[in-house]
Amino acid sequence: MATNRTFTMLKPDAVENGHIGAILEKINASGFRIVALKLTQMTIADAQEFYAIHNERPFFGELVEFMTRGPIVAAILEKENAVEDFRTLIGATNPAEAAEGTIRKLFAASIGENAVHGSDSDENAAIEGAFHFSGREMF
Ligand code: IDP
Repeated sequence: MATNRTFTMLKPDAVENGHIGAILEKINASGFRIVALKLTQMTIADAQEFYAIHNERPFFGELVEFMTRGPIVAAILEKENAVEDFRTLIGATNPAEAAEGTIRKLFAASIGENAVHGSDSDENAAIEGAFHFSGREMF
């Protein structure tokens, strides 16, 4: 069942480069309501669990190192068709291939350091949101 919610992280590169405000502005302007929001930092164990689906990939070590090197902004967002619309808003994984105006095109430097995460299904959105937030932190 569609939940109309998705989960996002503004990744360490986006936070380091001072893009939190600009990215949240774009998210708001695109019609998403913020349900939960926090600045946090993933441990190595957190990142290994969060990205477990990629643990056989050659870039896994690099991904875990990157995602744990500094704080991230975690958020749950609500909108009709949230998962798909948010994936459209962030653009392709590789910013070089991302459409004009997308968050990754505007704010990301490389396929690894690509500024933002967006859940790829309603099921994963629920799992990923619950990974970072308790029920009391969702509004
Ligand atoms: P997605 O974030 O667009 O859904 P996935 O294929 O699920 O892309 O990959 C998860 C994350 O792993 C990417 O957002 C990126 O940070 C990283 N990643 C994916 N492919 C590569 C790669 O070829 N080299 C380095 N990092 C990568």
